[in-house]
Amino acid sequence: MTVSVTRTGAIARVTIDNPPVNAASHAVRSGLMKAVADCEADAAVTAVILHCAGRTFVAGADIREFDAPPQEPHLPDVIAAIEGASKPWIAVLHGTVLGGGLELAMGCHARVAAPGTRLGLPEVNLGLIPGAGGTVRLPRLVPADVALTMIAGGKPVPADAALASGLIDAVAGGDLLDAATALAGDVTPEPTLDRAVRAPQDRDAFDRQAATLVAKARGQVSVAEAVRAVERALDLPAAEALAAERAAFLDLKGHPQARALRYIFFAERGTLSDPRCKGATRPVEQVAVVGGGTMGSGIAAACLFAGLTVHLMERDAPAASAGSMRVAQILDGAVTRGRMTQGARDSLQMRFSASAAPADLAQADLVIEAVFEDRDAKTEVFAMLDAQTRADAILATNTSYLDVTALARTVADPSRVIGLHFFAPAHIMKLLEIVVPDGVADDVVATAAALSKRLGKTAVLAGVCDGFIANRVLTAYRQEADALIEGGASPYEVDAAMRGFGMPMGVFEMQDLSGLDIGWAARKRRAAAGVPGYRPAPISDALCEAGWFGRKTGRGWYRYDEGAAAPCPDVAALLARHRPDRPIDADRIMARILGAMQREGAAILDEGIAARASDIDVAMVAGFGFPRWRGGPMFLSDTP
Ligand code: 3H9
Repeated sequence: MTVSVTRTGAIARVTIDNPPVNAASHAVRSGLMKAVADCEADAAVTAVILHCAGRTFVAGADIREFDAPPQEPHLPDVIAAIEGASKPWIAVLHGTVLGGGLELAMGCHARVAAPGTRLGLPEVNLGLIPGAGGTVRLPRLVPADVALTMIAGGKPVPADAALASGLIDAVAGGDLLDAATALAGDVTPEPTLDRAVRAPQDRDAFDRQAATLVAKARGQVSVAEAVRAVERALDLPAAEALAAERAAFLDLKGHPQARALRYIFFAERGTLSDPRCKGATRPVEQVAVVGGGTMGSGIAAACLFAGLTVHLMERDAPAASAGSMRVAQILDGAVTRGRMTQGARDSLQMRFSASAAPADLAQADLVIEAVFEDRDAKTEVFAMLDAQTRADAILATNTSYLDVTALARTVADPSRVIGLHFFAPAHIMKLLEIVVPDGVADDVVATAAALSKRLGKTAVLAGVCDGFIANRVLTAYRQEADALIEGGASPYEVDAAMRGFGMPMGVFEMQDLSGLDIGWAARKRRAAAGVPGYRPAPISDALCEAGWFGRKTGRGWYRYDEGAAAPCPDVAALLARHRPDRPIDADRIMARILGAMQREGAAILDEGIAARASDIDVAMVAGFGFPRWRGGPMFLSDTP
């Protein structure tokens, strides 16, 4: 039974059991409608407790049903039936109470949550707004500014914050059902909708908060719609606001942005569907990172944040201490930004050590090499790892383009070698490419997949080639951007077109940030190695020859006189020496850039480097800020 009703004395218990996340599917909605009728009809019942079996309370509407016509009973009707019941309904919450799940809970007459519960209305992340009364009930329970942040920001809040704001009535440890039963006598079936809204104290401040949220969404329509829905809830009678919310929700459901966001939601959950990711894993508790530079220290911090014990190895004592400092700075940053307490930070530090002694690698379950990107340097590190590590320890390389299969063959047992390609800064960036060389053991792949989840990364499997997935696509569209400016476009037009499309920054701004010398070195390497598809970039080379490496030298494609980026007249003069100006419109620029991404993506698929087009999209969204609400370059090539 998806929804069952049992009775103990005068208390009815309605249990939803719809694994994995108790989504409010058609079966759940029908079962709840019947449960309301049964409880209303049973004269012996004086109160009803609503809870879920399994790992969570309802985590939302069933997203898989969104592409089919809605089937009755609709969630708003189920919630209205519960809210209008003559007996109090108490929601008992645990896990992730999201979207339609929170709307259901808000239709109940009281809410009790387990510690650790998270509650939210994340519909904007799916290109939607709440469609079952969330925008109307939430500002009746919590202050309007809190409601706005939750609805238009889409981030869940922890149980203690929910209690403080009025969203829930109690946080209870121990047996939650007992706690709810104890509360039952005090709860009256007063509808949430009958409460007055908790209007903002300062409407101007509220409006500014709304404008900030919309600006941050960079073109994602659901955020602006969410703001409008909260405003309606504040300004209109509840019934009118509810009807308008429902109409907006149904409209958005078919919007291309919502389709793209649904696609990427499931694409992200499908990247590790390779059978090798699902098998037995090797235990990983102790990780060693070799190389304490920007990348190595970020990887070490990411592992510490995930609860692992980390040893950092460097070539000598001063380098080990510099690496330790970098890790410590990242941990301090987490405290400064309020991500963790000083006490939690200190306990992470206790699980960290650093040295220059290869013998200290003997305990490691996994070693991640993050030394300078050079074949000989990495081969030397692998020879040392072969001698110093346990025979069952996994050896991972963080190379961004070297041949991982060739590197694996330099050790006695190549089956324990894999690529773990992090993106800088490694403790922040979501993407992790798991590079799978020939001959790797299945349990090594499964362990890498499990580790990616533990690190909170979005992982994709990649085959071995120069640049794997994300950097290969990046190189292709950078080359197209170079071709655009060589054809007469200005770098500022190209960047503006990309930002207008929804990218966080344009390709030339990005080069200024990471340093033009990096691309220059990569071009030289690719030219020397004869990498197929290599394309010279004479204008970028000219900037580098002039010593204009981007932000770090105060000028690159832009000038950074007082930190702010401004178009640079010297670059315009340099461009004029190479070709006449020939302005090009933003649509054409984006068609060219997307076309380059899609052609490279098609090649990556043909060569079997990615298993499916959606993995390429996930890599671009998680790795390079491709706007989620556009789905990804490959999704766009299939969408009219
Ligand atoms: C909504 O509620 C609209 C309403 O306002 C109005 C309605 C009228 N539906 O992520 P996981 C699947 S919009 C269907 O790996 P975790 C997921 O695909 C919705 N399926 O686990 C996966 O399947 P598989 C608002 C769903 O522990 C499995 O469950 N709610 C749904 O890392 C496990 O998922 C949201 O946006 C769903 N709603 O994270 C919440 N949710 O095993 C979306 C999950 O076959 N969900 N699945 O690959 C989440 O954020 C996370 O899944 C959650 C669990 C935090 C719940």
